[in-house]
Amino acid sequence: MPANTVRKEAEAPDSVDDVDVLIVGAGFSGLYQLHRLRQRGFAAKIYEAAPELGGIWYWNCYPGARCDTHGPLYQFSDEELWRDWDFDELYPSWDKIRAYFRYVDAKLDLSRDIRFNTRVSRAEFDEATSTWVVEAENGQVARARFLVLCTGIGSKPYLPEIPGMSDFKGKVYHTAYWPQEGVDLSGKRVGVIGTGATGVQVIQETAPVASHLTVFQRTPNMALPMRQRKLDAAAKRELKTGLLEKYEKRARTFGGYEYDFYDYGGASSDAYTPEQVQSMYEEYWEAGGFVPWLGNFANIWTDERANLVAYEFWRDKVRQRIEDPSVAEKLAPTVPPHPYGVKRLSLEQNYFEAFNSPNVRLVDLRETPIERLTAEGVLTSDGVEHKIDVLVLATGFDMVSGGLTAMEIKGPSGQTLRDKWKGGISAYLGSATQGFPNMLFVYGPQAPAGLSNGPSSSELQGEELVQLLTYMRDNGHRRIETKKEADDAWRQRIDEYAAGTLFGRADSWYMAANVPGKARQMINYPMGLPDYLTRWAEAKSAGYAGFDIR
Ligand code: NA7
Repeated sequence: MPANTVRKEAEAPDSVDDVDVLIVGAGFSGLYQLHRLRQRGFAAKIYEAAPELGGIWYWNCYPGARCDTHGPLYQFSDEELWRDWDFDELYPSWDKIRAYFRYVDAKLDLSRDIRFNTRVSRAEFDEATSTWVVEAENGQVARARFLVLCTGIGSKPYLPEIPGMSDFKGKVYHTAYWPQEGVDLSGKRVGVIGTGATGVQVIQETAPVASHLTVFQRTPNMALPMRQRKLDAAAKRELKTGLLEKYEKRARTFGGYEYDFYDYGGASSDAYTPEQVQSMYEEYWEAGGFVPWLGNFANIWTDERANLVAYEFWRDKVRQRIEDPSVAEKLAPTVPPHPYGVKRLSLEQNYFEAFNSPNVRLVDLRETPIERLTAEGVLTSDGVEHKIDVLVLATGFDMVSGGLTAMEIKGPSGQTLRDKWKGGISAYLGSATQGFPNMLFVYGPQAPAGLSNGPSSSELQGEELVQLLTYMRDNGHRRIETKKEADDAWRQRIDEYAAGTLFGRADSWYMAANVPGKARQMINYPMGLPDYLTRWAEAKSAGYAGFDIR
């Protein structure tokens, strides 16, 4: 972990925690588990690496960090909570989301069952007692009947190996290790590597304050207009209207949002004339947010021709905002670098205008890759040394599975989860994997996870696990493990579906292709939440088919 990471001193090891369920992670998923399991009479505890609640919202406090989902749906759906809570902007910033978590904590009294500054490093299954023995870096130990991993999709930062890192005399920060006290970037020469969702936010926030900003882009981001707005009292009231129905609708939409492909475009753009499609696209564009993506026609994910129409609409809109045609060609190329929407899009506010500022320079790493860092900056292959005081690595994460494989988790055979998944992941219902009994995970691999709204998945998938654990307890069962054939069939189903889409045409984290050496595969469940929940319902109605329960 880099030296600039802010972590308070670890608490002194305490006695062994003896619990029914040990939950790892205090973000949306972990807190939902804790609250619901306690309601059902389980003794549960969370171990959390950070000194506060909030999961990624503790670590991601870089300039401009905010969520890409409307605030009203970026919350728990419990009316007791949302009735008295408002964000002051449509898309809340990291600090306001943290304030929300503190509010939830006060309402539900969660912290009493959370050990903070407690990063789980190891877990081993004890076959004799059918329990997990879990150890944290600070020496804290738990013994638990069930281990529920809620480490989220972005808890293991990815730091690329760039030659010369130790030669560089300036400061280097990965966005997820941003110092809690902040970094003053005003008047500094700042470099940003990466233009994913994070890079876009950092870039648009830093351009106005840095003396000079150099953006190192490998792949352009097909970012969509956020349409951010401040919320006055009337707007807050308005957003609460019908909110209950919107929460209920989440389970019936692909991504767990309040809208779906079918509310706007429909299954196929072929049902409309080209003129009608363009006029619908204008409407989506005005709506902004993810509407031009997840509210688009469903066939943009499968039909190259329809996808190209969507790309060209995006490209032409964006190019109008960029003054220099050569910069426009790099940010929004004539020919799409990959199909539209098969790599995570970001929401932007003034990202493209930032490149019109004389202090901002775009470096296309496809043309001039980074050779190494020097004492004073970044040397690219054209021999240019880009002088930099602060280098920001917005290079992302070992997405979806990295938080799980970062821990040394050992099943009864002695094999670790990391080793098991080296050649690829198979995880039945995106919630468990054979060889690791009594271990479940939420919002992780082969669940809707990264293709869904986080709080929606945390609750909808999370509730399935709560029911499963309750079923185990109420029927006197002590051990549950998926069957290998169930894992394999689940993976096959995902792979086959993904092969019929355009997802494979981009090197994205959706395809586990953003971290060198990681096995390439569709790492999320790409058929949407309704289909996913149907699979759970089917398994349940057949007595939890696919699991070996004893
Ligand atoms: P992402 O979306 O994985 O983006 C990482 C960016 O960093 C992306 O532009 C990468 O380029 C770039 N990158 C990664 N490694 C390198 C190297 N070695 N050299 C140059 N550029 C590199 O991570 P984010 O943090 O932005 O977002 C993660 C998720 O968090 C996001 O999707 C939301 O769900 C929230 P590439 O595109 O691979 O060419």
